[in-house]
Amino acid sequence: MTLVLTTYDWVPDFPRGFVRDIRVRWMLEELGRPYRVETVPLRDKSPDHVAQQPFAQVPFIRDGDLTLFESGAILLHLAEGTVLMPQAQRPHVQQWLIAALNSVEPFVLAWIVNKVFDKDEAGAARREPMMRRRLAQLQAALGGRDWLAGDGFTVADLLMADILRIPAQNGFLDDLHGLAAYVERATGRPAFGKAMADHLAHWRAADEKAGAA
Ligand SMILES: N[C@@H](CCC(=O)N[C@@H](CS)C(=O)NCC(=O)O)C(=O)O
Repeated sequence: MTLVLTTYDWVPDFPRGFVRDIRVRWMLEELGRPYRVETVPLRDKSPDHVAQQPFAQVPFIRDGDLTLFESGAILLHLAEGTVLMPQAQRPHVQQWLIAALNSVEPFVLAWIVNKVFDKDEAGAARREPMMRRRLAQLQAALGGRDWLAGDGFTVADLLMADILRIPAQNGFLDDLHGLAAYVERATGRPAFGKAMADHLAHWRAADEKAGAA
């Protein structure tokens, strides 16, 4: 049965490229798993939406009988038994995936929320050193390796690199060459390119639909 990925029906320009359906799309492209996209309204959150994502957010998926929310849980589910979760590295893949969600993303989010959503420059400036420290620590932990867990690209790299796209695009990796190269290595994968093209095409189609309405 084709997997169903749910994202928003439309979003404004600024989050495009970053709405978290992108990480699920990327994963599905890596695995060569077909999927189709359904949408929920960005505004007017319905009880049905909340029944599937209790915080009225996206993404969530339906995979056969299973409905799953939280991008990290979705990625873990999809990775199970695949090359993106090699059995020998499983504990370390899980460790780095949780580190991405719990030890890196909160610092990136705190900065971006201040900077972009709240337009609070002073707040963003206060958050910046903490984010920079985490990024430097991450680069040190990566050392000279290509990937975080084992020799190959795993689901932990997919998630970490996706999270790092925000600091990368905002110049915070300009003096962290190892981490910048890591993000480029990950996002240079054909699966990411395809996922991003489809993600952006989804918003363009949404614009056209809104224009036609
Ligand atoms: N921890 C959740 C976060 C989901 C999340 O923040 N989704 C955003 C889009 S990327 C959203 O729906 N924002 C709108 C809202 O919170 O109302 C996950 O990783 O799935």
